[in-house]
Amino acid sequence: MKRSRLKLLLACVCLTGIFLFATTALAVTWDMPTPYPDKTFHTQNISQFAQDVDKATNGELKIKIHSAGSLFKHPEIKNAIRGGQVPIGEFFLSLLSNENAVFGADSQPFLATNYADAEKLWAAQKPIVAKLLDGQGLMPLFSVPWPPQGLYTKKAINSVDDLKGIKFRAYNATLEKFTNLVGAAPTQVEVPDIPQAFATGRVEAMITSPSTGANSKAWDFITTYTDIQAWLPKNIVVVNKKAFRKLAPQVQDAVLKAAAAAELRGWDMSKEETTAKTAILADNGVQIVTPSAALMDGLKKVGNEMLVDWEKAAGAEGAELLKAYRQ
Ligand code: PCA
Repeated sequence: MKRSRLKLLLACVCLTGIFLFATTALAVTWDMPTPYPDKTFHTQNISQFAQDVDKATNGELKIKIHSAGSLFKHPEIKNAIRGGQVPIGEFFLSLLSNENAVFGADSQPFLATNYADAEKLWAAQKPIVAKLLDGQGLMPLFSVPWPPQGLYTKKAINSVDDLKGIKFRAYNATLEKFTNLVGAAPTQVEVPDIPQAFATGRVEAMITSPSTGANSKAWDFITTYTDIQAWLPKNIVVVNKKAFRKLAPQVQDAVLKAAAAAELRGWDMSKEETTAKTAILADNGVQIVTPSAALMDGLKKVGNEMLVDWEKAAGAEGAELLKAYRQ
């Protein structure tokens, strides 16, 4: 009697030990860099994604977000995922346009200027993006647009001529080209550095969303927001395929499900941001201006020129994308 009790006790201790070992051995933490600060809606969306994964896997996979470029600088994030330094990360999709112009489709001026068109564009772009990333051992999980991009300046802008010579903030090669073509002078500045770049006079104007403008307290350094709705560029969350394959099948499944939910939620958040953050700009004294026909004509002319160049650079894949988008 005594003996069998002891055996039972030993068996229990053993089983608990095995269970604890199994759960701790399986628990994995993924570091996830993003270039954008905590208060950005994209960062809030990926935080929710991390929480969803944690919950669905009972803590087996934890995702730790490193915001505002604190773990890797923005231009390094994609290669850090590719090289396996981190298993997952978020970055601005069109930064990859130097590899293939297809990655930059969403930053082409006036190609897709509202959410319905941005959705169509993503549907056309996604299979090609997935194929290109797959060739590098990467897999896209989800992609979310920024609100339509508008023009922030220190004075009213009534035509393209008014932009001549202005020191302009750029965030990718496409915007740099656009800025050059309108006669302004571009400088690359990451989001966390915007206030300082204006304060020190490195830049005097920018094109970005109401989100980034409001979060940067644009009213401290500009007076006018011209709502040109020029394009809706996207962030993308990408995973290293080797790291993904190491996860148990049910954990992989949880990641994919949380990613699908994050994409839907992110698009809704983005739409809400557009009105909410434009209102914040206005509340803080920024003039919200509907662009003049002359300004829009001039900007669209530049956009058309750029699209011709983009089509040349994007070749057969670009043609496939545009065909699918325009169908
Ligand atoms: N904010 C980011 C990307 C586009 C946007 O709206 C930025 O300004 O860099």
